[in-house]
Amino acid sequence: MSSDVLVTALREVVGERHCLTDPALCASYETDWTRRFHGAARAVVRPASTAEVAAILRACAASGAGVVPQGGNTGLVGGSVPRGGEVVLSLLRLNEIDEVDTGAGEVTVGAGATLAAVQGAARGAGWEVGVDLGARDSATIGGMVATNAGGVNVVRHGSMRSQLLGFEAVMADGTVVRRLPGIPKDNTGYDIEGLLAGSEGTLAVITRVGLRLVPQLPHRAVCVIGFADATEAVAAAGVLRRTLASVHALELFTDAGLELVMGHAGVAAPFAARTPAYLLVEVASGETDPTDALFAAIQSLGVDEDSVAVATATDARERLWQLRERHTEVINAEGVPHKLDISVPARRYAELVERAPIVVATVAPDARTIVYGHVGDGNLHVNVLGPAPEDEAVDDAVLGLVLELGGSVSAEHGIGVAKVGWLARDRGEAAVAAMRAIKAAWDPKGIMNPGVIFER
Ligand code: FAD
Ligand code: 2HG
Ligand code: ZN
Repeated sequence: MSSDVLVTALREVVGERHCLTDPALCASYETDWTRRFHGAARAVVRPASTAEVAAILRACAASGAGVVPQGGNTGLVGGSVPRGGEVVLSLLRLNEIDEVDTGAGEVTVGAGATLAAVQGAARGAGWEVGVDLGARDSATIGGMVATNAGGVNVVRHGSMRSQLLGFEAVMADGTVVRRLPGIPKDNTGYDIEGLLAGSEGTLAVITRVGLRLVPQLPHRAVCVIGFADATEAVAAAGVLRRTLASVHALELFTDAGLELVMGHAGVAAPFAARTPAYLLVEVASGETDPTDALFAAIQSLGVDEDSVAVATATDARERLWQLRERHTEVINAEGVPHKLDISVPARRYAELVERAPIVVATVAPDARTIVYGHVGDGNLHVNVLGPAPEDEAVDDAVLGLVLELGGSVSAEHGIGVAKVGWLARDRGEAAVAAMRAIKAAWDPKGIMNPGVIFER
């Protein structure tokens, strides 16, 4: 038996089996997906209901213990794992999915339901989830709301905040706040779910989520186009976005990334020619086949047809998607990356792509830089391999460049612990003071994910 009074209280709430303290059992909850961030948990608790979450928070508040909410632990900024001594509150058992309201296109789900499970339920009812991302099999809806996740379809449907209809959350003192299933038009006071989107576990624990669904778009085509440089690729992306109303995803990657994906994942090149930069474009439509419009748009770009691959059949489309989607996994196979998820105004994007590797090389000449991202949203993922996890020189160099270009130091992954030092530099002291006032009102004892978003 544990001599820790809090652990004893937590065991009474969730039962012995769901309150872990054995280091071997806690290990997978204590290290993040990139392996860059880790810390020991005081305990890992796995509640099965909102009432249990509330009891856990009451017990932690009474003893002043820090709480780290955790979903699928696929977050990439270190916010989902303990810094040392906090209680990890895993939401994975809150994974129930209510029946889809097929008339309204809405569904209410537990925070621990994975995106893939909710996609399955939505599709079975003739609808679709508006957000999609590569971590779909593990990322949870609660984690996606908490990070305001973006993914590959933001250009069409917006990010996670835009999908929210309603919510249920447990505040730091155990109070349950609820607006479920939620109503599409609802101006009754402050937008609490909008505030929880992107709060990264620092305000409350999200326990249930009401989602608006989007219509299915069964007619699809995917193409990969090669370009001589990022500037040409970004210019083409702008043309495609303006001229093709059916654009569903607009992604960029480079030959360095393609090389890694081919080497580690065994995926074939899109075409024989190798080019410095690539665009992946997906078009999708509900009523008519958008393939002809895609061909016409590609032709208008005047690109060499040897550097274009178009796929319409499902498996061929998926093969092209793997070239972009498997970047994260293959980079992890090469080492522990520094991940800079950043965005800039569209007119500065090509400059960011060109200059990011140069500023990295200035401070870390031996580092390897691989860039890719959601060009349709001005969002670039700069991944750097080489520098030690705690060496922040490359992070500072890239984030400094982003601010020079008028961008944001976090486009879709959040601040976590990785970027706490950059929040005020990006948003300014007044905005951070306003955020801290909200934090103090919701979490006066500062137990919710301490060290995340704000410096302690
Ligand atoms: P976790 O990693 O467990 O937690 C993330 C944050 O949310 C933490 O701060 C945590 O404390 C908090 N949190 C989790 N659950 C709750 C809850 N119920 N209540 C309150 N706070 C909570 N992200 C994108 O935006 N776009 C992408 O395209 C994308 N692709 C990815 C691809 C791969 C291969 C991987 C590994 C990650 C990718 N991510 C992407 C990052 C990640 O999947 C998202 O940030 C996702 O939203 C995290 O969900 P999760 O359930 O894993 O949350
Ligand atoms: C993606 O778009 C994810 O693939 C992960 O947001 C980004 O690996 C990354 O840096
Ligand atoms: Zn991304």
